[in-house]
Amino acid sequence: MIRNVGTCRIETVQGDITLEKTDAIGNAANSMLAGGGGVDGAIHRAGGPAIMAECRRIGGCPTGGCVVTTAGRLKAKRVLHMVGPIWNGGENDEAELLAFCYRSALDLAVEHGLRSVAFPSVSTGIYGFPVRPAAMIALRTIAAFLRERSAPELVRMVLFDPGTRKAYDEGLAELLPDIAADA
Ligand code: AR6
Repeated sequence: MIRNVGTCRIETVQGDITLEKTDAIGNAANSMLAGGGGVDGAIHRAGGPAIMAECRRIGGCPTGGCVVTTAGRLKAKRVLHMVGPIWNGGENDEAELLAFCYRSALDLAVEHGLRSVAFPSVSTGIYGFPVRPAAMIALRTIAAFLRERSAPELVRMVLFDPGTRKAYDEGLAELLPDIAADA
């Protein structure tokens, strides 16, 4: 699905984010930047040791934040390591922290001149954030940022499984219902 926000675009696709050719890809990292399973494991495997070497130099990142590194052997130029919250019932600032990590990633993308960014569905795997609310938070935060800053030109949500893709498609249609630019 595609929606325009001013001169920018939000897309939802199903796929493997390690294959993306966008200027940057997002990673669902942990606050130690220590690597792990899920999309984090896939990115480090595909990108090679240069990414972890830079993560070690940086040392860590608070929940809700983001740091940028090389993308090693990946086609993307940079990895935006986003530290999403661990779901703990919903009364522990999970929503705010999830919004912060997308905003931090977009701020860094603009600062580094990255014109296209692919994001995974942060926190909705091992960290257990329910997918539907996570999708709305991600999409609302991204749309607000694009409206305000008119950059990056493209934000592509790369969703790994059909259920997650469906949640983001429904969320995007609900959030931006009036623009008939489906694909
Ligand atoms: N491309 C796109 N999305 C993917 C890929 C991929 N190659 N692989 C998995 N996903 P998760 P979290 C999806 O668990 O919940 C790690 O150990 C996955 O299906 O990767 O934020 C970190 O080190 C799900 O929809 O991230 C942290 O400790 C989404 O990516 C912790 O997990 C996020 O799932 C972070 O947990």
